[in-house]
Amino acid sequence: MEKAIELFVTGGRAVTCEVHGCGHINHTYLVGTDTGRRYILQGLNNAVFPDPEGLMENVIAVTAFLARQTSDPREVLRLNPAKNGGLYAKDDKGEVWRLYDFVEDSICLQAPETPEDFYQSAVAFGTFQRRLADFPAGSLHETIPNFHNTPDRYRKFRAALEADVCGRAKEVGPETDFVLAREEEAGVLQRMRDSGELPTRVTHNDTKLNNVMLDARTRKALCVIDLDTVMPGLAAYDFGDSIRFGAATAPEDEKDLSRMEMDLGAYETFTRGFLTACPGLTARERETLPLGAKLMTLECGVRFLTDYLEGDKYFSIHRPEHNLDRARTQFKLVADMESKWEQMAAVVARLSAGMG
Ligand code: ADP
Ligand code: GN1
Ligand code: MG
Repeated sequence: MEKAIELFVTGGRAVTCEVHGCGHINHTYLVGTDTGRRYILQGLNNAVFPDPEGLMENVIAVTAFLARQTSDPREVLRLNPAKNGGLYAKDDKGEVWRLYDFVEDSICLQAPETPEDFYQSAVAFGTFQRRLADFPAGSLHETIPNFHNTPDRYRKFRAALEADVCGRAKEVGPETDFVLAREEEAGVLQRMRDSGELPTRVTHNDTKLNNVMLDARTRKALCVIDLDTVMPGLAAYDFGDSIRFGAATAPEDEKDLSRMEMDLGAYETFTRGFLTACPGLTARERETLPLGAKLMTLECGVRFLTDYLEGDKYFSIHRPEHNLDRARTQFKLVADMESKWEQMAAVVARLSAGMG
Protein backbone atom coordinates (compact mmCIF):
# COMPACT_ATOMS: atom_id res chain seq x y z
CA MET A 1 0.00 0.00 0.00
CA GLU A 2 3.04 2.31 0.25
CA LYS A 3 2.91 2.15 -3.53
CA ALA A 4 -0.81 2.96 -3.64
CA ILE A 5 -0.29 6.33 -1.96
CA GLU A 6 1.98 7.28 -4.84
CA LEU A 7 -1.01 7.09 -7.16
CA PHE A 8 -2.39 10.27 -5.51
CA VAL A 9 -1.56 13.95 -5.26
CA THR A 10 -0.90 14.64 -1.58
CA GLY A 11 -0.02 17.80 0.32
CA GLY A 12 3.38 16.71 1.64
CA ARG A 13 5.32 13.47 1.49
CA ALA A 14 3.79 10.37 3.06
CA VAL A 15 5.84 9.35 6.10
CA THR A 16 3.56 6.86 7.88
CA CYS A 17 0.96 4.36 6.71
CA GLU A 18 -0.84 2.20 9.25
CA VAL A 19 -3.79 -0.18 9.14
CA HIS A 20 -6.78 1.70 10.55
CA GLY A 21 -10.30 1.05 11.91
CA CYS A 22 -12.45 -2.03 12.45
CA GLY A 23 -14.30 -2.36 9.12
CA HIS A 24 -15.09 -5.85 7.88
CA ILE A 25 -14.73 -5.11 4.17
CA ASN A 26 -12.17 -2.67 2.80
CA HIS A 27 -8.41 -2.27 3.35
CA THR A 28 -8.11 0.99 5.27
CA TYR A 29 -4.87 2.84 6.11
CA LEU A 30 -4.16 6.06 7.92
CA VAL A 31 -1.47 7.99 6.05
CA GLY A 32 0.54 10.73 7.75
CA THR A 33 2.58 13.27 5.77
CA ASP A 34 5.54 15.48 6.65
CA THR A 35 3.26 18.55 6.62
CA GLY A 36 1.05 17.01 9.30
CA ARG A 37 -1.86 16.56 6.92
CA ARG A 38 -3.47 13.12 7.24
CA TYR A 39 -5.44 10.93 4.86
CA ILE A 40 -7.46 7.74 4.77
CA LEU A 41 -6.21 5.50 1.99
CA GLN A 42 -8.61 2.72 1.05
CA GLY A 43 -8.32 -0.25 -1.26
CA LEU A 44 -11.71 -1.57 -2.31
CA ASN A 45 -12.46 -5.20 -1.63
CA ASN A 46 -12.87 -6.49 -5.17
CA ALA A 47 -14.36 -9.79 -4.04
CA VAL A 48 -17.25 -7.85 -2.48
CA PHE A 49 -17.71 -5.08 -5.05
CA PRO A 50 -18.03 -6.42 -8.60
CA ASP A 51 -18.10 -2.94 -10.18
CA PRO A 52 -15.62 -0.69 -8.33
CA GLU A 53 -15.77 1.98 -11.05
CA GLY A 54 -19.57 2.21 -10.73
CA LEU A 55 -19.17 2.32 -6.97
CA MET A 56 -16.73 5.23 -7.23
CA GLU A 57 -19.11 7.06 -9.59
CA ASN A 58 -21.75 6.79 -6.85
CA VAL A 59 -19.38 8.05 -4.15
CA ILE A 60 -18.21 10.96 -6.31
CA ALA A 61 -21.78 12.00 -7.19
CA VAL A 62 -23.13 11.65 -3.63
CA THR A 63 -20.25 13.50 -1.94
CA ALA A 64 -20.49 16.31 -4.53
CA PHE A 65 -24.27 16.58 -3.97
CA LEU A 66 -23.83 16.66 -0.18
CA ALA A 67 -20.98 19.17 -0.37
CA ARG A 68 -23.35 21.66 -2.03
CA GLN A 69 -25.59 21.57 1.04
CA THR A 70 -23.13 22.53 3.74
CA SER A 71 -20.28 24.95 4.21
CA ASP A 72 -18.53 22.82 6.84
CA PRO A 73 -15.89 20.62 5.14
CA ARG A 74 -16.02 18.09 7.98
CA GLU A 75 -19.69 17.33 7.21
CA VAL A 76 -18.87 15.48 3.97
CA LEU A 77 -16.17 12.99 3.02
CA ARG A 78 -13.70 14.58 0.60
CA LEU A 79 -11.89 12.63 -2.10
CA ASN A 80 -8.41 13.71 -3.17
CA PRO A 81 -7.25 13.75 -6.79
CA ALA A 82 -5.26 10.91 -8.23
CA LYS A 83 -2.31 11.56 -10.53
CA ASN A 84 -4.39 10.15 -13.40
CA GLY A 85 -6.69 13.19 -13.13
CA GLY A 86 -9.61 11.29 -11.59
CA LEU A 87 -10.73 10.80 -7.99
CA TYR A 88 -9.63 7.16 -7.73
CA ALA A 89 -6.86 5.02 -9.17
CA LYS A 90 -6.11 1.42 -10.11
CA ASP A 91 -2.86 -0.24 -9.12
CA ASP A 92 -0.99 -2.69 -11.33
CA LYS A 93 -3.00 -5.60 -9.86
CA GLY A 94 -6.25 -3.91 -10.86
CA GLU A 95 -7.19 -3.00 -7.28
CA VAL A 96 -9.09 0.30 -6.97
CA TRP A 97 -7.82 2.84 -4.41
CA ARG A 98 -9.13 6.17 -3.15
CA LEU A 99 -7.81 8.79 -0.79
CA TYR A 100 -10.08 10.68 1.59
CA ASP A 101 -9.15 13.56 3.84
CA PHE A 102 -8.84 12.22 7.36
CA VAL A 103 -11.70 13.76 9.34
CA GLU A 104 -9.62 15.50 12.03
CA ASP A 105 -10.64 16.04 15.66
CA SER A 106 -13.28 13.39 15.33
CA ILE A 107 -14.14 10.09 16.97
CA CYS A 108 -15.62 6.91 15.59
CA LEU A 109 -17.24 4.59 18.14
CA GLN A 110 -17.78 0.82 18.21
CA ALA A 111 -20.54 1.28 20.80
CA PRO A 112 -22.25 4.42 22.14
CA GLU A 113 -20.63 5.67 25.33
CA THR A 114 -23.65 7.80 26.21
CA PRO A 115 -27.24 7.97 24.92
CA GLU A 116 -26.33 11.32 23.36
CA ASP A 117 -23.69 9.60 21.16
CA PHE A 118 -26.35 7.32 19.78
CA TYR A 119 -28.76 10.22 19.35
CA GLN A 120 -26.09 12.02 17.33
CA SER A 121 -25.61 9.01 15.06
CA ALA A 122 -29.36 9.09 14.39
CA VAL A 123 -29.05 12.77 13.51
CA ALA A 124 -26.17 11.93 11.15
CA PHE A 125 -28.03 9.18 9.29
CA GLY A 126 -31.36 11.03 9.32
CA THR A 127 -29.68 14.17 7.95
CA PHE A 128 -27.89 12.10 5.32
CA GLN A 129 -31.19 10.70 4.10
CA ARG A 130 -32.92 14.07 4.18
CA ARG A 131 -30.14 15.82 2.26
CA LEU A 132 -30.26 13.15 -0.42
CA ALA A 133 -34.05 13.28 -0.79
CA ASP A 134 -33.74 15.12 -4.13
CA PHE A 135 -30.78 13.12 -5.41
CA PRO A 136 -31.76 11.17 -8.56
CA ALA A 137 -31.85 7.68 -7.06
CA GLY A 138 -32.18 6.05 -10.49
CA SER A 139 -28.73 7.32 -11.48
CA LEU A 140 -26.99 5.25 -8.80
CA HIS A 141 -25.29 1.96 -9.61
CA GLU A 142 -26.40 -1.00 -7.55
CA THR A 143 -23.00 -1.69 -6.04
CA ILE A 144 -24.13 -4.97 -4.48
CA PRO A 145 -27.27 -6.21 -6.21
CA ASN A 146 -30.04 -7.34 -3.85
CA PHE A 147 -28.09 -6.07 -0.84
CA HIS A 148 -31.11 -5.80 1.48
CA ASN A 149 -33.36 -8.14 -0.45
CA THR A 150 -33.98 -10.45 2.50
CA PRO A 151 -35.72 -13.23 0.50
CA ASP A 152 -32.67 -13.31 -1.77
CA ARG A 153 -30.43 -13.64 1.31
CA TYR A 154 -32.59 -16.61 2.30
CA ARG A 155 -32.11 -18.19 -1.15
CA LYS A 156 -28.35 -17.82 -0.77
CA PHE A 157 -28.51 -19.30 2.72
CA ARG A 158 -30.44 -22.34 1.48
CA ALA A 159 -27.94 -22.83 -1.34
CA ALA A 160 -25.02 -22.68 1.12
CA LEU A 161 -26.79 -25.12 3.43
CA GLU A 162 -27.33 -27.56 0.61
CA ALA A 163 -23.82 -27.27 -0.82
CA ASP A 164 -22.31 -27.49 2.67
CA VAL A 165 -18.79 -27.13 1.27
CA CYS A 166 -17.15 -27.12 4.71
CA GLY A 167 -19.29 -29.82 6.31
CA ARG A 168 -20.54 -27.26 8.86
CA ALA A 169 -24.30 -27.63 8.30
CA LYS A 170 -24.54 -30.25 11.04
CA GLU A 171 -23.19 -27.76 13.60
CA VAL A 172 -25.85 -25.14 12.94
CA GLY A 173 -29.13 -27.02 13.38
CA PRO A 174 -30.74 -24.69 15.97
CA GLU A 175 -29.64 -21.58 14.05
CA THR A 176 -31.02 -23.01 10.81
CA ASP A 177 -34.36 -23.76 12.48
CA PHE A 178 -34.48 -20.22 13.86
CA VAL A 179 -33.89 -18.74 10.40
CA LEU A 180 -36.35 -20.94 8.54
CA ALA A 181 -39.11 -20.39 11.10
CA ARG A 182 -39.08 -16.67 10.16
CA GLU A 183 -38.90 -16.98 6.39
CA GLU A 184 -42.43 -15.72 5.68
CA GLU A 185 -42.06 -12.54 7.75
CA ALA A 186 -38.55 -11.99 6.38
CA GLY A 187 -40.04 -11.08 3.00
CA VAL A 188 -42.50 -8.44 4.19
CA LEU A 189 -40.41 -5.32 3.51
CA GLN A 190 -39.26 -6.56 0.12
CA ARG A 191 -42.87 -7.21 -0.90
CA MET A 192 -43.90 -3.72 0.25
CA ARG A 193 -41.01 -2.27 -1.75
CA ASP A 194 -41.93 -4.25 -4.86
CA SER A 195 -45.59 -3.21 -4.66
CA GLY A 196 -44.69 0.47 -4.24
CA GLU A 197 -46.35 0.67 -0.83
CA LEU A 198 -43.10 2.11 0.53
CA PRO A 199 -41.14 4.79 -1.37
CA THR A 200 -37.66 4.01 -2.61
CA ARG A 201 -35.16 6.54 -1.28
CA VAL A 202 -31.41 7.05 -1.46
CA THR A 203 -30.19 5.11 1.55
CA HIS A 204 -26.81 4.32 3.08
CA ASN A 205 -27.58 0.67 3.77
CA ASP A 206 -24.73 0.07 6.23
CA THR A 207 -25.62 2.36 9.11
CA LYS A 208 -23.41 0.97 11.84
CA LEU A 209 -22.33 3.42 14.48
CA ASN A 210 -18.72 3.02 13.29
CA ASN A 211 -19.76 4.51 9.96
CA VAL A 212 -20.41 7.90 11.60
CA MET A 213 -17.85 10.46 12.71
CA LEU A 214 -18.60 12.64 15.76
CA ASP A 215 -16.75 15.81 16.72
CA ALA A 216 -14.19 14.83 19.37
CA ARG A 217 -14.85 17.93 21.47
CA THR A 218 -18.58 18.60 21.16
CA ARG A 219 -19.47 14.98 20.29
CA LYS A 220 -22.01 16.28 17.79
CA ALA A 221 -22.61 14.45 14.50
CA LEU A 222 -20.13 15.41 11.78
CA CYS A 223 -20.57 13.11 8.84
CA VAL A 224 -21.49 9.70 7.57
CA ILE A 225 -18.68 7.59 6.06
CA ASP A 226 -18.40 4.24 4.25
CA LEU A 227 -20.52 5.24 1.26
CA ASP A 228 -19.89 2.08 -0.77
CA THR A 229 -23.40 0.76 -0.29
CA VAL A 230 -25.30 3.99 -0.96
CA MET A 231 -28.07 2.78 -3.26
CA PRO A 232 -31.82 3.06 -3.69
CA GLY A 233 -33.46 1.49 -0.64
CA LEU A 234 -35.99 1.82 2.16
CA ALA A 235 -35.85 4.17 5.16
CA ALA A 236 -36.43 1.08 7.31
CA TYR A 237 -33.07 -0.37 6.20
CA ASP A 238 -31.08 2.56 7.55
CA PHE A 239 -33.10 2.84 10.73
CA GLY A 240 -33.01 -0.92 11.24
CA ASP A 241 -29.31 -1.50 10.74
CA SER A 242 -28.51 1.29 13.20
CA ILE A 243 -30.68 -0.31 15.85
CA ARG A 244 -29.16 -3.73 15.15
CA PHE A 245 -25.68 -2.47 15.92
CA GLY A 246 -26.05 0.51 18.23
CA ALA A 247 -29.00 -0.46 20.45
CA ALA A 248 -27.44 -3.86 21.19
CA THR A 249 -26.13 -4.30 24.72
CA ALA A 250 -23.09 -6.31 23.57
CA PRO A 251 -20.71 -6.31 20.61
CA GLU A 252 -21.68 -8.04 17.37
CA ASP A 253 -19.33 -10.95 18.11
CA GLU A 254 -20.07 -11.41 21.84
CA LYS A 255 -19.76 -15.07 22.87
CA ASP A 256 -21.85 -14.76 26.04
CA LEU A 257 -25.35 -14.53 24.59
CA SER A 258 -26.87 -13.72 27.96
CA ARG A 259 -25.29 -10.27 27.54
CA MET A 260 -27.01 -9.60 24.23
CA GLU A 261 -30.28 -7.69 24.28
CA MET A 262 -31.91 -4.77 22.53
CA ASP A 263 -31.91 -1.77 24.82
CA LEU A 264 -35.35 -0.15 24.57
CA GLY A 265 -34.08 3.16 25.92
CA ALA A 266 -31.40 3.30 23.20
CA TYR A 267 -34.02 2.33 20.63
CA GLU A 268 -36.21 5.23 21.72
CA THR A 269 -33.26 7.64 21.68
CA PHE A 270 -32.34 6.66 18.14
CA THR A 271 -35.93 6.83 16.93
CA ARG A 272 -36.29 10.35 18.29
CA GLY A 273 -33.08 11.51 16.56
CA PHE A 274 -33.91 9.85 13.26
CA LEU A 275 -37.49 11.17 13.05
CA THR A 276 -36.36 14.67 14.04
CA ALA A 277 -33.57 14.79 11.45
CA CYS A 278 -35.67 13.21 8.71
CA PRO A 279 -39.25 14.40 9.26
CA GLY A 280 -40.42 13.71 5.69
CA LEU A 281 -41.08 9.98 6.11
CA THR A 282 -44.59 8.81 5.26
CA ALA A 283 -46.81 7.41 8.02
CA ARG A 284 -46.45 3.95 6.48
CA GLU A 285 -42.66 4.26 6.46
CA ARG A 286 -42.63 5.22 10.13
CA GLU A 287 -44.85 2.25 10.98
CA THR A 288 -42.36 -0.13 9.34
CA LEU A 289 -39.34 1.10 11.31
CA PRO A 290 -39.58 -1.59 14.05
CA LEU A 291 -39.83 -4.24 11.34
CA GLY A 292 -36.75 -2.72 9.74
CA ALA A 293 -34.86 -3.26 13.01
CA LYS A 294 -35.95 -6.87 13.24
CA LEU A 295 -35.40 -7.76 9.59
CA MET A 296 -32.01 -6.05 9.25
CA THR A 297 -30.88 -8.01 12.31
CA LEU A 298 -32.30 -11.29 11.03
CA GLU A 299 -30.82 -10.68 7.57
CA CYS A 300 -27.40 -9.86 8.99
CA GLY A 301 -27.49 -13.06 11.04
CA VAL A 302 -28.43 -15.01 7.92
CA ARG A 303 -25.47 -13.43 6.08
CA PHE A 304 -23.01 -14.30 8.87
CA LEU A 305 -24.35 -17.86 8.99
CA THR A 306 -24.18 -18.21 5.20
CA ASP A 307 -20.57 -17.00 5.26
CA TYR A 308 -19.76 -19.49 8.00
CA LEU A 309 -21.23 -22.31 5.87
CA GLU A 310 -19.29 -21.11 2.83
CA GLY A 311 -15.96 -21.03 4.65
CA ASP A 312 -15.71 -17.37 5.78
CA LYS A 313 -15.12 -15.85 2.37
CA TYR A 314 -16.90 -12.52 2.81
CA PHE A 315 -16.52 -10.97 6.26
CA SER A 316 -13.06 -10.60 7.81
CA ILE A 317 -12.73 -13.05 10.68
CA HIS A 318 -10.27 -13.08 13.57
CA ARG A 319 -11.03 -16.54 15.00
CA PRO A 320 -12.36 -19.82 13.53
CA GLU A 321 -16.00 -19.51 14.66
CA HIS A 322 -16.20 -15.75 14.40
CA ASN A 323 -19.04 -15.70 11.88
CA LEU A 324 -21.00 -18.30 13.82
CA ASP A 325 -20.67 -16.22 17.00
CA ARG A 326 -21.82 -13.17 15.06
CA ALA A 327 -24.83 -15.02 13.65
CA ARG A 328 -25.81 -16.19 17.13
CA THR A 329 -25.76 -12.67 18.59
CA GLN A 330 -28.01 -11.48 15.78
CA PHE A 331 -30.55 -14.25 16.39
CA LYS A 332 -30.51 -13.56 20.12
CA LEU A 333 -31.20 -9.92 19.32
CA VAL A 334 -34.09 -10.86 17.02
CA ALA A 335 -35.62 -13.03 19.75
CA ASP A 336 -35.26 -10.18 22.22
CA MET A 337 -36.93 -7.75 19.82
CA GLU A 338 -39.80 -10.21 19.44
CA SER A 339 -40.28 -10.18 23.21
CA LYS A 340 -40.35 -6.34 23.15
CA TRP A 341 -42.41 -5.97 20.00
CA GLU A 342 -45.39 -4.05 21.43
CA GLN A 343 -43.10 -1.58 23.17
CA MET A 344 -41.06 -1.04 20.00
CA ALA A 345 -44.19 -0.25 18.00
CA ALA A 346 -45.54 1.99 20.78
CA VAL A 347 -42.34 4.08 20.85
CA VAL A 348 -42.59 4.81 17.13
CA ALA A 349 -46.32 5.57 17.40
CA ARG A 350 -45.77 7.92 20.36
CA LEU A 351 -42.86 9.78 18.72
CA SER A 352 -44.73 10.01 15.41
CA ALA A 353 -47.85 11.55 16.97
CA GLY A 354 -48.53 14.88 15.34
CA MET A 355 -46.15 14.25 12.43
CA GLY A 356 -48.98 13.67 9.95
P1 ADP B 1 -15.23 -0.68 5.90
O1 ADP B 1 -16.08 -0.74 4.68
O2 ADP B 1 -14.16 -1.69 5.90
O3 ADP B 1 -16.06 -0.65 7.13
P2 ADP B 1 -14.84 2.22 6.38
O4 ADP B 1 -14.93 3.15 5.22
O5 ADP B 1 -15.99 2.19 7.30
O6 ADP B 1 -14.47 0.75 5.80
O7 ADP B 1 -13.50 2.59 7.19
C1 ADP B 1 -13.08 1.83 8.30
C2 ADP B 1 -12.81 2.74 9.49
O8 ADP B 1 -11.82 3.74 9.15
C3 ADP B 1 -14.02 3.54 9.97
O9 ADP B 1 -14.81 2.79 10.86
C4 ADP B 1 -13.37 4.76 10.63
O10 ADP B 1 -12.90 4.44 11.92
C5 ADP B 1 -12.12 4.99 9.78
N1 ADP B 1 -12.32 6.00 8.73
C6 ADP B 1 -12.77 5.80 7.46
N2 ADP B 1 -12.79 6.94 6.76
C7 ADP B 1 -12.33 7.91 7.58
C8 ADP B 1 -12.07 9.33 7.43
N3 ADP B 1 -12.28 9.97 6.28
N4 ADP B 1 -11.58 9.99 8.50
C9 ADP B 1 -11.33 9.37 9.68
N5 ADP B 1 -11.53 8.04 9.87
C10 ADP B 1 -12.03 7.31 8.85
C1 GN1 C 1 -20.08 -4.90 6.84
O1 GN1 C 1 -18.20 -2.53 5.88
P1 GN1 C 1 -18.70 -2.64 7.30
O2 GN1 C 1 -17.78 -3.32 8.23
O3 GN1 C 1 -19.16 -1.28 7.76
C2 GN1 C 1 -21.16 -5.14 5.78
C3 GN1 C 1 -22.52 -4.78 6.35
C4 GN1 C 1 -22.81 -5.62 7.58
C5 GN1 C 1 -21.68 -5.38 8.58
C6 GN1 C 1 -21.83 -6.26 9.79
C7 GN1 C 1 -20.52 -4.00 2.25
O4 GN1 C 1 -20.05 -3.52 7.17
O5 GN1 C 1 -23.53 -5.03 5.38
O6 GN1 C 1 -24.04 -5.27 8.16
O7 GN1 C 1 -20.38 -5.64 7.99
N1 GN1 C 1 -20.85 -4.34 4.61
C8 GN1 C 1 -20.92 -4.89 3.38
O8 GN1 C 1 -20.97 -5.79 10.77
O9 GN1 C 1 -21.27 -6.05 3.17
MG1 MG D 1 -17.39 0.72 7.87
